[in-house]
Amino acid sequence: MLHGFVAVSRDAHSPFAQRLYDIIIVCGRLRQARRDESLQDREEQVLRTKVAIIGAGPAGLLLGQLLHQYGIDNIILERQSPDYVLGRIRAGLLEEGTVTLLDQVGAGARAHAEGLLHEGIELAFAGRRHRIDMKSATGKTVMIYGQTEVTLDLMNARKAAGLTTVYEASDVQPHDFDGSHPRVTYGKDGVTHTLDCDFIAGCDGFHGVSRASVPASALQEFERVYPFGWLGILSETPPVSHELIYSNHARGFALCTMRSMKRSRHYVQCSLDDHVDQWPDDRFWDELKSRLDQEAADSLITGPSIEKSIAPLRSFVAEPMRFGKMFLCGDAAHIVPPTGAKGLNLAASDAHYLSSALREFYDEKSNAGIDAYSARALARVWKAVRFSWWMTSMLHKFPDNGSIGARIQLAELDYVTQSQAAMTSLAENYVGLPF
Ligand code: RFL
Ligand code: PHB
Repeated sequence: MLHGFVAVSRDAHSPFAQRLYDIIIVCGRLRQARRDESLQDREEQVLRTKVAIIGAGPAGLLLGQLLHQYGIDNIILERQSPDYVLGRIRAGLLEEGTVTLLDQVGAGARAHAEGLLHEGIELAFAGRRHRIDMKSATGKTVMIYGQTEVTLDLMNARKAAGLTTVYEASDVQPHDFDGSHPRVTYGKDGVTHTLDCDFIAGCDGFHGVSRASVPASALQEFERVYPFGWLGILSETPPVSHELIYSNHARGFALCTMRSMKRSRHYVQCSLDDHVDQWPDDRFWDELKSRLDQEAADSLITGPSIEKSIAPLRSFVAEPMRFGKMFLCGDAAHIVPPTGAKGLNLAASDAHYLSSALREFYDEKSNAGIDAYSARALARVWKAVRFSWWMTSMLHKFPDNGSIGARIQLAELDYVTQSQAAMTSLAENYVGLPF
């Protein structure tokens, strides 16, 4: 009996019965063919890897390369296109530890050739600038090298290693990470795919799907949203000074940083209600000048902006960073205000801890590393959260702190730039705590 059709005997000889019989056979063959096709499709659609990485930002790309170095295969699923990922202007300052990790995966050559090594920073307040010599306080330096360049170098390393990244993957969704068959489903070109894996690494940033997939009861979140944002512009102009200037001013915070000796990056504290359209270049440059000491303001070379954006400032930590077979890594688990230049550097240290934990799991058949991952990563994260909060508190204008708050900030800045102990404490956090 052919389901859904009238049963027709083979012995039926009428032309009508024969036509019907033929139609039934053709329909049956078509259905079978479709069944075969869909089975074949399903076989093509189900991929397998050891570690499914969600997100091709710095955390996901670095983790992918570290795992590859340890012989652990991985596939990255990224929602955006490569150009979109590369177009996001964000971090600029790398700790030595981050550069060492880039070297470890063979992606550090351009950073060494083009990055700018900085031995100190300047804090500007009350009309003067004061230098903190990080090199003499800690023996370490930091490197100015843009996040876009780090991302490009890691993308190229991944391509050279022949590793798979699925860009423009839609509806990425982790499943069953609390069970024994973790997998990630996603859409690509209208087809739904399943990626079976041993582990899932959620490297999909603050707004990603990984943390959002964890039941609220399994998560503890800590958050502070600051009552202001940073308006940043990139311009084809030389930097004001060869080192970064962090300025505390009655009109609000300002930061002069750079991407090269020809390209500057500047930020001013702005209102959360502001929109970039309200900040034509002239207004930005006037505001920046008004927040700098006279010498810096006089030597500031202005020019048209090539990028302009506003970022809100937030401190956020999600605990723990592991849920069964899924791990969070980078901004997916924590956000710090950029005043301490720590976000990307934390993404790198998380990738280091997670990759060593997974190496231990595969090479030594030991769960010790993966069991300790969350606590190890969080110990470093919280110190960076504290440092970034402290730098933010000392340098920004807080609407509710009043004149007493402003005076306490100046006393703190005076102390930090006079006391060797305080300078050393700032410096050792700024250059990055060991991992
Ligand atoms: P990212 O960079 O956000 O990458 C996450 C990736 O995941 C993708 N994604 C998804 N993919 C698939 N499915 C989904 N459902 C997905 N949802 C999201 C996204 O498209 C994206 O490609 O997180 P990651 O890798 O953890 O890297 C973190 C850093 O980007 C961030 O911490 C830094 O930019 C922070 N930061 C700084 N960090 C530093 O260490 N030094 C600095 O000097 C520094 N300066 C800054 C900064 C951040 C800033 N902003 C914009 C807040 C300066 C600024 C202004
Ligand atoms: C940057 O270069 O964009 C940068 C540097 C230091 C910070 C934040 C951003 O603290």
